[in-house]
Amino acid sequence: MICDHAPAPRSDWTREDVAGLFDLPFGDLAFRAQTVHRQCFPANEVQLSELLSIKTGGCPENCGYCSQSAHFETGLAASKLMDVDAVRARARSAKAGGAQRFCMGAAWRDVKDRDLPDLVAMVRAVKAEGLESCMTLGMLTEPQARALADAGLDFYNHNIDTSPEYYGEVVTTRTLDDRFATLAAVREAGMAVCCGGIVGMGEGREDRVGMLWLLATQSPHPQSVPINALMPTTGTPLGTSEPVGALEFVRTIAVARILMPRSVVRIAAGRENMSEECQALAFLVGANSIFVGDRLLTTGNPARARDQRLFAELGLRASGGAPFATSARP
Ligand code: SAM
Ligand code: DTB
Ligand code: SF4
Repeated sequence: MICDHAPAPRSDWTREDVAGLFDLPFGDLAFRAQTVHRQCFPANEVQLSELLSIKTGGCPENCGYCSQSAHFETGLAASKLMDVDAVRARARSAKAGGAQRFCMGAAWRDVKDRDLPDLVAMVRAVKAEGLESCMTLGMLTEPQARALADAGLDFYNHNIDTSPEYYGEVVTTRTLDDRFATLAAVREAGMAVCCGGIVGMGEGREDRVGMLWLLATQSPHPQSVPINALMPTTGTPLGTSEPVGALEFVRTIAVARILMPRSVVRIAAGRENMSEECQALAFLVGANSIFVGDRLLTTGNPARARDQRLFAELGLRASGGAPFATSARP
């Protein structure tokens, strides 16, 4: 990372600071965010990540946005933990398609020790393909976090999702304190933290302020900050929420970039419903990673050919020097 001329990262932001950034005239906000971005990261470079659902559906948590919760009728078929060789094959094709990072997600509330040997083998397999690795499996105990770190897991994703005030409207089967306990175990084990949230769940601007404030007052900042635009799923309580406008999404990315200058800010879920102009602005104000491939965990993502065209049109390149190739995926 370059970052020689950037101000030192701060974790003492107030909610007023964050609200003030959101309120800036759009041009001033975009200029400030892009300036910070260019101080810390190579311009025009975006990290390509691939996502794989290693265990789908049947989750005991009641996250009101999620297709995989057993509390809602979403028509999604549940499946068992994938086989390690199948995960290795998907990681290999992700690498062949230009991905630098591979993220594995499981629809679990927490990790069971009986699954640890397979999870450890998956991490080793992904690392052996030369990929940055990330997992998101629900809550972890300290020994489980250490076992994954020892296997070589680079990042653990565990989102706070929204503001402290709106949290109870989104999920009631766990608390924010539960989330912070797992994040502490992840840090303690020496892994990097991937922690972000979702917009477009019916929250207000003040909740987007609260969410970014919660992220940016962690010390150190999460090294990776995924900003998801809700992928609405029929049957979930939040599935009919009003989406946030494109410019409000871009403002959220820009404020995240300014607050957490050295973190990778990801446009995570939601690109399928986003215009190319919205994505272009998000890159301009500091987003520097996307998920590629036509599936996220259970919902859709833009076709690779569409993303390749967008990269060509914007003059973006994949970080890590790999060409953004057509995936070898069947
Ligand atoms: N079960 C684990 C957990 O919740 O931590 C890991 C998997 S979960 C699907 C990972 C993250 O994806 C969630 O924390 C949430 O922020 C995001 N997510 C889930 N469903 C989503 C949706 N429909 N739209 C946008 N983001 C979503
Ligand atoms: C994150 O914040 N976004 C990704 C990743 N972490 C695991 C997941 C998005 C899931 C979108 C809904 C789905 O496909 O089921
Ligand atoms: Fe389960 Fe994760 Fe979905 Fe919540 S977001 S219901 S914890 S899979």
